[in-house]
Amino acid sequence: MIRVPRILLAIAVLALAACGDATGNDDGPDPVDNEVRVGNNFFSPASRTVAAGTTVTWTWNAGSVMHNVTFTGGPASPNQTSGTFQRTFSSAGTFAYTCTIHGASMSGSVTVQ
Ligand SMILES: [Cu+2]
Repeated sequence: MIRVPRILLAIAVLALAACGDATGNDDGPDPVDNEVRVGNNFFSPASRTVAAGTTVTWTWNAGSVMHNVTFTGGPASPNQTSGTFQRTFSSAGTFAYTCTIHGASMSGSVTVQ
């Protein structure tokens, strides 16, 4: 267990409360989390660290605008406005992806440990 100064813990709790997301499962910094939101021209969080063997789920939450999740060298999701896309990461490394509709400004990565 990593020791965290109480003031930092308090700030983190307040920040989560302010987001209205008490669990932190969707956008918190928890390194074992396995979800990414697909928003309008952004991924949240843009970088995610997971353990080998983890299946990461991208969930579209972008209204009527089309987006995709396209990894360099594949795989890629369809262009879509809702729904999910999943990829299971079996080996360590850093895997970059982008929405090819919106280009480099809408990109992210998954680091597998
Ligand atoms: Cu996009």
